[in-house]
Amino acid sequence: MKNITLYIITFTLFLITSAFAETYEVQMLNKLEKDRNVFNPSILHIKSGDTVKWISVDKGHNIAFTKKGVPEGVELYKSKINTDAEYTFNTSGIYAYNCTPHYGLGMIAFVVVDDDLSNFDQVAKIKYPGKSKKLAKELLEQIKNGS
Ligand SMILES: [Cu+2]
Repeated sequence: MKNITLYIITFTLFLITSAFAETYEVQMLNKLEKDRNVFNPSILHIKSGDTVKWISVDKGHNIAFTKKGVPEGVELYKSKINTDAEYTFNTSGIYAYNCTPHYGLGMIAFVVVDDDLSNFDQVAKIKYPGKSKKLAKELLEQIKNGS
């Protein structure tokens, strides 16, 4: 009986949580105004349980979680090039990700789950290549300032 009660509570909580879970879209673009190879938006604030869909608006892009750029215990997710992708974020913290072919060209972005900045220092320590270095600094500054 205890188990059934627990099951019902768990299931109800699951229903409530999934009812409020949201889906966000990020576009993978060749060009946005004067920038090339862009995730739009480049910073997304979401809650755990929410899903992000990456839309392959322009061809030639993918999304890959950046090594050491995710909360502890989270496996690195990587999508195929030229295809839409989606991922449900269940662990709070900062997620850094990049497009595999355009990482050095500055195609990076961040997802912040539950406004949890506890892995900020680790994400800031990553050696972002090429043009990503400057952009990472700018975006992390925005995240730190709560925007
Ligand atoms: Cu790309």
